[in-house]
Amino acid sequence: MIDYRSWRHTFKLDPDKTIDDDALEALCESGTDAIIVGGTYGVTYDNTLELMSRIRRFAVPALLEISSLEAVVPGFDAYLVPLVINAGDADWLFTPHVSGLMAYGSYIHWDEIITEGYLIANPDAGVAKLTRARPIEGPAEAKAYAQVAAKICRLPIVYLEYSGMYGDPDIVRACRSGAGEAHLFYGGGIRTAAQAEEMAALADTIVVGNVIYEDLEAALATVDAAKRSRG
Ligand code: 1GP
Repeated sequence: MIDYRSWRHTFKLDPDKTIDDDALEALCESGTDAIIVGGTYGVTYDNTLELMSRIRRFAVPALLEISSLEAVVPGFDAYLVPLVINAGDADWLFTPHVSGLMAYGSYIHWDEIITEGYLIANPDAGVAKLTRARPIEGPAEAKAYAQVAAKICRLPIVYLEYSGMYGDPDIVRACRSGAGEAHLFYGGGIRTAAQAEEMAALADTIVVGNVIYEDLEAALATVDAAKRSRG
């Protein structure tokens, strides 16, 4: 079983985006705690398999965040299964999970499955539109959502997702407070070492995505920043 509770930093790679071998090596050897493979659109079996096999040349743990049943590729160290706790379209809560279990249930190694209570806080993110995520009105509501995930559903992870936008530290603090013993992932809009340090001080683990494809050096600088941050 993968020990994500000690992780401070992860990179998220999108199978639908291009990354050359040198950049991939730099990311995998950067000292990050894990590479998460995931995306909202254009994730296929073939592009996920290709990216996984390239990451597999390195020792870093590799996880697949499942977003498409067609793209569930065996061979990752673990599988992150999101439950979108503020989905406005209730079908995003359990319907894909039921379909997945009917299709692949007998192949699943349950100790490789990690469920995330996924709270989408950027209304402009693709995943917010796809799931018709309900807007979060403020810190009190963010805390209550985190409590729903951690205390009512007893999920091991709360993932605060600001994909594409740097988050509000007060909302992150509220989620940290509501998450209790659950592990808090924060992802969204981290583009600098200072932002990585700020969010790593508030959350248990930060996730760095888009900046990888825009400014690799800036992305790499987030690793040490997260590790030196006092979270
Ligand atoms: C996306 O939370 C991750 O799922 C990271 O967000 O791409 O904005 O860094 P960014």
